[in-house]
Amino acid sequence: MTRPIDELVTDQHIAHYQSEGCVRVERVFDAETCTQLARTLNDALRAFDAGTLQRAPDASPHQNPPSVHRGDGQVQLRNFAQHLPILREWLWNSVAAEVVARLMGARHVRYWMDASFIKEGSSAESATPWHNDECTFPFRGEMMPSFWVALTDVPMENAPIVTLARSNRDPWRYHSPMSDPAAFELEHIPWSHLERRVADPNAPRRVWPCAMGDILLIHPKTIHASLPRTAQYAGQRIALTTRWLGDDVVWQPNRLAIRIPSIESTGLMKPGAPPPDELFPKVWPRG
Ligand SMILES: O=C(O)CCC(=O)C(=O)O
Repeated sequence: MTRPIDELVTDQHIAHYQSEGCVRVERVFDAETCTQLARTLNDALRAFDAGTLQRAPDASPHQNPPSVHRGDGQVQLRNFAQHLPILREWLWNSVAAEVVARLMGARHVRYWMDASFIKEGSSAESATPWHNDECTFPFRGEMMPSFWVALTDVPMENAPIVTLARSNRDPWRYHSPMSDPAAFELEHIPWSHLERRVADPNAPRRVWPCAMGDILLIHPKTIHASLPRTAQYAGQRIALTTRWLGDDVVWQPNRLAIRIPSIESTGLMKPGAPPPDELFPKVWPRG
């Protein structure tokens, strides 16, 4: 049973997100919901590998098709939620969208994309490398957070998220290694700057262990990573991240942004304008 929103999201949570660029809210989702979402993701990965994943015919073109990215000790599933009825039901009908909106003070929120992180074993590569999310976003705005949900317990030994406190206030964007190295945009600075910051022994790192059902809201500029899993930890570490757009967000791609041919080809995206309802319907408030 979900707790009332005013009990879930307090003024302290909101203030913490504003100042530090990340906040944890405990026990947002119950164990049954988390177990069902985790099982759905594992099943979807098997179906993807077998070539039997069914794509939803009515999925919005606002994101690229589902894809899977493997490393030693972890696998990332991108853009699966629209195609899996159980995740879709959760996206649209759980408290997720309202929690996102309340925490960042948005009047409305739209779902954009998702990534799920399944980690196993204890390879050093089970750690997620340091990065921030906005550097390749084709949108502008403060309200483009990642809503990270622990679908398993994520104690210190099971690859918790680590953030660099207050990096949400950085005035620049980073030139991500995922962008074209030959392209240049004035406000971007080199990735090596980010790497130096996180390597500083005095860097203001915050580690975020979570129990199953806890959530983190991570500001799009906040520099974050995960620790690796340790050898003692059996089972999996699963987190579901959904990315959202609030009311200050406008479409503003540049040469360093990821390409989403399916939205670009609609002709509906206007530079400087908010994402249109036809492609990005508001999840909260509904209608
Ligand atoms: O869960 C993880 O290890 C990484 C999450 C992350 O980097 C993200 O959601 O942007």
